[in-house]
Amino acid sequence: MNFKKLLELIEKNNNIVLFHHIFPDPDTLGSCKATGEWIKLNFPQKRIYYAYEEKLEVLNDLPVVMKYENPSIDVAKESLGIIFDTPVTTRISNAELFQQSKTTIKIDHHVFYSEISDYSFSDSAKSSTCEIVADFFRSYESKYNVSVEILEALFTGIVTDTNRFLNPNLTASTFEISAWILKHDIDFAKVYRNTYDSSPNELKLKAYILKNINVEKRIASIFLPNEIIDQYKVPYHIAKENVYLLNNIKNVDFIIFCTRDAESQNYKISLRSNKIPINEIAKKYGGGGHKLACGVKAQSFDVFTKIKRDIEDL
Ligand SMILES: [Mn+2]
Repeated sequence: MNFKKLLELIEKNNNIVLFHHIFPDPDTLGSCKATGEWIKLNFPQKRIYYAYEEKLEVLNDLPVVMKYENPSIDVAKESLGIIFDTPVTTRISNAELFQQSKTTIKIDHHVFYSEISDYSFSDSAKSSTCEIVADFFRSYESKYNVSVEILEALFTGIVTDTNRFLNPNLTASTFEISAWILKHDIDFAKVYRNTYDSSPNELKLKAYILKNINVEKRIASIFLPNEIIDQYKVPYHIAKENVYLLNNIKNVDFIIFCTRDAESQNYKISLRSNKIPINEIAKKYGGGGHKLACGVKAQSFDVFTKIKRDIEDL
């Protein structure tokens, strides 16, 4: 990818506001934080803001943490806004602020959905947005510095978006970029522990999920009710991330993992496929994402049943 324009826009702007997506994962946060810290390191006179709209106690409990601060609308209007890992405006955390930014950029690896920014540096063949950002830093490594903190944030996003280098979204470039990151002596064991260590209660909830998976007609599925999540005293934002537990079951090609967000009352349905694209099914119910990994937010539980039936017909 040609990053010349991206570098030019960063060099030109003094105020830069960085955005992640709602229900943030380590890929959106890792690419966001890495870019912010890279700019701070190489352009110390620039002002960086990490925009947000979630509760800070939720954000500060995730594997990648940064110093969140929303600029005023007046500052945003004079700023470069960059959104990471997000193909649609409705998924931007603090979308209103993003749209107020003077110039906007999207860096993403989702399938194209709609034009949401003035400039786009996106490639749906990449495993993760962190892989794209790492490629950007590597392109300019003779001119600009990287740090262990920056590279650990990127490695966290690559590791999680590929499910520890297991998902079919991997390419040779993922390994090349990962090798480049690891050459800088990052503490990858720390990254893994920080991302994957569970509390005893979280582990017991995982055991509940494993015990209660339904497997029929090549589909592994589960609806995890909030009463169960509460019973194990696990925060919702952690409980909803357990979709990967349904991976690697013999003769299973599809996964449906459903929880209910207590706040919005929406059902959050995560879909995975080994090979056959399922993003059109997600789209049919107002969702989106990648060809083999996507999701739907639904107001009624019927959607879970309907999606199951649609997948059975594939
Ligand atoms: Mn991603």
